[in-house]
Amino acid sequence: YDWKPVKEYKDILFHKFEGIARISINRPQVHNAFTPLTVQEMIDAMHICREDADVRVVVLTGEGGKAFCSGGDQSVRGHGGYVGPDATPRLNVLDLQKMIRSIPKPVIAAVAGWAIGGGHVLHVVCDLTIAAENARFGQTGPKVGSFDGGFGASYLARIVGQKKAREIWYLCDQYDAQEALDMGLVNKVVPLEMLEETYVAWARKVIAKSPLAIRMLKSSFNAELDGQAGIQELAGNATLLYYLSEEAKEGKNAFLEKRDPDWSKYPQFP
Ligand code: 1HA
Repeated sequence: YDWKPVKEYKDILFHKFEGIARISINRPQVHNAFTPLTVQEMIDAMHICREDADVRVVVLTGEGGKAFCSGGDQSVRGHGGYVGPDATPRLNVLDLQKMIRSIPKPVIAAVAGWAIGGGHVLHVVCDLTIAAENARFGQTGPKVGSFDGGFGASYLARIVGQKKAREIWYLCDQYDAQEALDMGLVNKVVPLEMLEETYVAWARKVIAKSPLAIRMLKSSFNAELDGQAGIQELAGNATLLYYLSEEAKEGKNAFLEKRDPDWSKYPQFP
């Protein structure tokens, strides 16, 4: 595949191919643990993915084949969060999680090796997960003095059920790819050497579908779970569609032409 670099970063790689953008954490020496800078770069790349109309699907992955992501880098964990070069403690991965859910394009996690702790939550919030056979999943928070009670708890429970989600967090066990598939935590398991061709094939299948239908579906799946923020996303898409209609354009035109709008021309459905 002819992946083209989009932008240079320190901690991540960012490539594009056909309509696919791929964001890959590039800290394999620490199993792709993230620092505030790693997350800031991923947020920047996600912004670019959102704005770039050519990008239809985003793939999130990790370099090296041994880890997707091992969560927050414990060596930079300070008093109140993870500390970057500006000495400020941050939990900015929570902003990244929200972006993954709200970008109006499917995000596919491609997991080889460890998806652990905050790295596990990152795959959880993606739309789809494709796992290599060497993938290992789990939470570690209660072992290392942390927890993610947001999407990491409630959305995980929506995926695998309350009993299993509580087991995952209370026991901090690790689960292999087959166990993850059995509990509905991942969509598909493939040999490691087939991971790339599988996520490209899945992305191509999505890209072959109606973009607006996919966009509406993502916000529809979110709406039920995300309260007012979820309804805002779905309603934003309703406004987008309404702005495409002649009826909505009549309102704007009447205002600009300083006349009363004439709604009588537009169909009223039962
Ligand atoms: O919970 C949150 C948050 C909650 C709310 C809001 C924001 C949050 C943000 C983040 C997080 C968290 O992510 S908390 C959970 C943090 N992560 C972990 O506890 C996982 C730590 N790592 C491990 O348990 C293990 O490394 C492993 C099970 C993934 C793999 O074990 P293995 O194969 O034995 O490898 P290991 O030798 O441990 O790791 C290789 C190297 O990578 C080691 O460095 P070295 O001794 O070679 O110098 C290891 O220290 C390093 N490494 C691995 N994971 C991390 C790490 N270094 C820093 N941070 C890591 N997370």
